[in-house]
Amino acid sequence: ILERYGSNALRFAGAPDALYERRLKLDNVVEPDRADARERYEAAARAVRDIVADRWLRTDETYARENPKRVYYLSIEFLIGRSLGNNVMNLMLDPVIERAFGEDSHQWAEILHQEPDAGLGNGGLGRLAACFLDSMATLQLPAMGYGLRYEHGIFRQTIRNGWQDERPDNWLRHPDPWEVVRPSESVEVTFGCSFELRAGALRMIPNSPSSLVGIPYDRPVIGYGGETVNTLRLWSATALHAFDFQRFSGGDFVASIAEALNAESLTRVLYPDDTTVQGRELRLMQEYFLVACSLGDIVRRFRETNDDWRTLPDKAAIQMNDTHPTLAVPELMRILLDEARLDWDEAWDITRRTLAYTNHTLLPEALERWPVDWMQLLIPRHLELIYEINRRLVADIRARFPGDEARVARTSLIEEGQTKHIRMANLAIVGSHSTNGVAAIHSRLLRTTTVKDLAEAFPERFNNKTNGVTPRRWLRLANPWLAEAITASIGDAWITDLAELKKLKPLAEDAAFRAELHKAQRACKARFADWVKRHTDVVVDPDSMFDCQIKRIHEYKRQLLNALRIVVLYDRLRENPKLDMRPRTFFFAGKAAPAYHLAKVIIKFINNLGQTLDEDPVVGGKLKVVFLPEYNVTLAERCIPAADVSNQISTAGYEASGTSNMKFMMNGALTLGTRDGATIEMAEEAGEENFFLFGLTAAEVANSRPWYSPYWHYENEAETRKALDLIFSDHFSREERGVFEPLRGALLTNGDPYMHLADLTSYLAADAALSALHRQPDEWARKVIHNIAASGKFSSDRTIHEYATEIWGAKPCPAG
Ligand code: DL6
Repeated sequence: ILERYGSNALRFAGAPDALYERRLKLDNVVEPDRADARERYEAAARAVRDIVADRWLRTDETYARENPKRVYYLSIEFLIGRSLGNNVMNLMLDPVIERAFGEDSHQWAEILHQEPDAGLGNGGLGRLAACFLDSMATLQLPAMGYGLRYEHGIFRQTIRNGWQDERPDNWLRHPDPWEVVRPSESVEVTFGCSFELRAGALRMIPNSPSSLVGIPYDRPVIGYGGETVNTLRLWSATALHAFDFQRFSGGDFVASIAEALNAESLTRVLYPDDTTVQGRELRLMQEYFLVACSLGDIVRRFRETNDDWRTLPDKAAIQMNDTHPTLAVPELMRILLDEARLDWDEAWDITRRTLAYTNHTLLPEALERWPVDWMQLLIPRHLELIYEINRRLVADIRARFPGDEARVARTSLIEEGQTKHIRMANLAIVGSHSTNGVAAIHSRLLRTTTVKDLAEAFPERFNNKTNGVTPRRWLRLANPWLAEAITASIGDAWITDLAELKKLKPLAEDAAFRAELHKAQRACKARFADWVKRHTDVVVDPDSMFDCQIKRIHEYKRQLLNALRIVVLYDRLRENPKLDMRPRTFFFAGKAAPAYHLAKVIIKFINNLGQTLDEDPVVGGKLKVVFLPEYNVTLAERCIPAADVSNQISTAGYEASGTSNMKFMMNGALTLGTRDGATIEMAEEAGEENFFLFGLTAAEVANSRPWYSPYWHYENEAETRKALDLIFSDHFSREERGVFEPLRGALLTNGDPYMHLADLTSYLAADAALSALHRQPDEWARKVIHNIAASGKFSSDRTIHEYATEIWGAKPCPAG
């Protein structure tokens, strides 16, 4: 530690002049023994940042000196979670912390607990971006993340009478100790209109160009080992003129700050929906603001050391995380044409070779389309460029597929109709050199269905990059007991080379290792049970089987199918209270988009189901359902290591990849799952005999769609019918008759595109096989070990290595 960070790090805490105590005195002006928990957290985080500062500067200096090709990851979401524990781990400062707080580990836990989750994302897409940053820094890639500094992250969820309630997430109420504001690197962004707040909504006022300023807030991204410290730069919007002095002097005090208020509302809040693109002007403005600030910054940095614009693709790889940053295509064209004064062909070649695009969903409602009219108001020059890109695209398609006007219409960047829209996915594909999906099946379906025409026009651009997650946060930090057991057996190389876990495979036959594993898992379950008690006041039995489904609430993810399974199990107990059933606790957690009513009904149903089971003596403690409110990264870090069973049960063909599936697998949960997303590849790695797969395949789902009728299952499958009848008889809603009628629509009368009932019987069969296995602890443990040993592929280090070599052409640039 002395060698790495100098003597400061050794004097972290425990002496009057140590970093931590100094921070308390100098920043908070408080005597260390009188500081409250929040102050202690801030001081500890600041002290860690002090240790990082040299490394951070050195990383920046190295990049400036070596001028390597840099990677820029543009994402409208970064679901970071907490940073203190993760940063201490990545800096390998655990011994320092132990020495400082060793005698009072409770104090350290309390400090960690003070940090709010940085919830700047909705779910998988944002969390993936955070895992990718960790891997890029660990692989020592010269990389930088760009996002928005939302003042309010994903809403806080509480449950009232079973229903979801949303509260604003005021995560920046206290100063954030990680961020460094850099006003001198602000970027001015010009819009083709000005704005006004009316009835709480931001409105565009035509023909009055206006400017905003993006202020960068930097956060350190510490690679494992602390060698490389990259930057996540989040933009905060503010007005060019914070204060209208004329108006103030004239007595119009409120109007004098109106401009600042309008501007700041741009980055006030994260849109809380991960599927439907709500047609809100503010969202389009956020997207343009992210792009304009980030590209302004990237180009400024490029120009500092490079005279020739044509070398941009050799010096910068810009990855667009989904379509939200797609305006990077016309923005880069604008810079190259209007500022660099290049001709079209050269500008287009540079743009395409610099940009790459990742698609994260096949859901049609999640593919962004923006009204042409809005673009005309907001960014007229960009619209002009999009039209020109489209004119050339359409000419190209016509030349290559003569007479195929239907194809031209499908490929076009413009969707005709009463209101014309720009198809952002088409623009991203046409304006970049790489389009990737996030799991093998997803990349294939993307090519063969969603954007088939574009894939036929530009086949060489399409590729797959199966997602991964960082094993540092999701195994080493979240599950110290399992991590230690693994390290004791095969050494610690797995932390940066997860494929090493395959060395565990022979240990499936080692009784001592199986016992170690069991001990580790019991510790996680006890810790989680304790956490649940403290947070929800619900008591769960750590000796029961923990069966989990934690993710956004959505029909395609089929929490409802899981609930139906539990209703069937419950009904079996009602028929035969003596039925021999292993005690099970079913955990659900997840947020519903505030406007997604059915998802909210599903949450209500799960809560009522839990209450009914608790109150029915026939259950006799065998089944318990717990809905954990406020799903976030921290909750996942507690729940996943404690799980015996992971439910990954989306309708096949709908879940692009999934990433919680991977986290559960590397923590030793067995998967009950459909053949969807990356779960398919997980089962391939572990062998299907170690998985509990069930249900229709994506091809079967597609083929049966024309004739599928949920009624067939209702009429011909006794358990299915009884479960539905129980729900519709208001058994779970005695005090609120009819409250679950929307479920009848979803499961039966509306035809159910997600085909819940088609998979219920096979789900129950897989569940029975899994329960039978649970009665044989040794066999169970063998499968667990085979799963952990086969999870190496799902490290984000592997994914990022593939992006770096196959898309970005970027190489490590160790700080020195
Ligand atoms: O690629 C990360 C993540 C995938 O694992 C999920 O399967 C996918 O649903 C998610 N996509 C999104 C975007 N919108 N939607 N839906 O969050 O990306």
